[in-house]
Amino acid sequence: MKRGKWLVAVLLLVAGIFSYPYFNHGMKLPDEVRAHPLYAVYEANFEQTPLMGAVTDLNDDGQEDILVVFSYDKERNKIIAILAGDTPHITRMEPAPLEHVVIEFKDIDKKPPTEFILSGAKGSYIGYGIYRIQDEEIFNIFSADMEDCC
Ligand SMILES: [Ca+2]
Ligand SMILES: [Ca+2]
Repeated sequence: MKRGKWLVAVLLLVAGIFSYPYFNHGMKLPDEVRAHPLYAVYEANFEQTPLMGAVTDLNDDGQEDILVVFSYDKERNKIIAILAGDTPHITRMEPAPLEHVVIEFKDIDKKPPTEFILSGAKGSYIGYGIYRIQDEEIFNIFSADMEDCC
């Protein structure tokens, strides 16, 4: 390859690395999710671009589980949980905000398992929901304006 082409290739690569979070509405999958053994289960089952995620024990069985938010289509994001076990369990999809998704863990009712708060936006609309894993699925305990941002 000529030097000019190399330069263009390197510049494109650098531009790609720096612009990656911005093309995904300010989101980036945390390294701890990407490095987690359960992330291989996500990759084996989903082709969609992962946007955000988190690692914690979601069902209080002492094993770490993961949450992954991904781009379902141009207008919609979804969230799933993958629960650790002899055969990892993938929950049903739930709607997730389109932009600036944040996942926080908080034990709202002071009894296991932990709850998680999913918040984000779609343009100027902001919404959030509180969830926990119940019967191996993502259960929505409470939500506010999620229909506007998901
Ligand atoms: Ca677990
Ligand atoms: Ca709880």
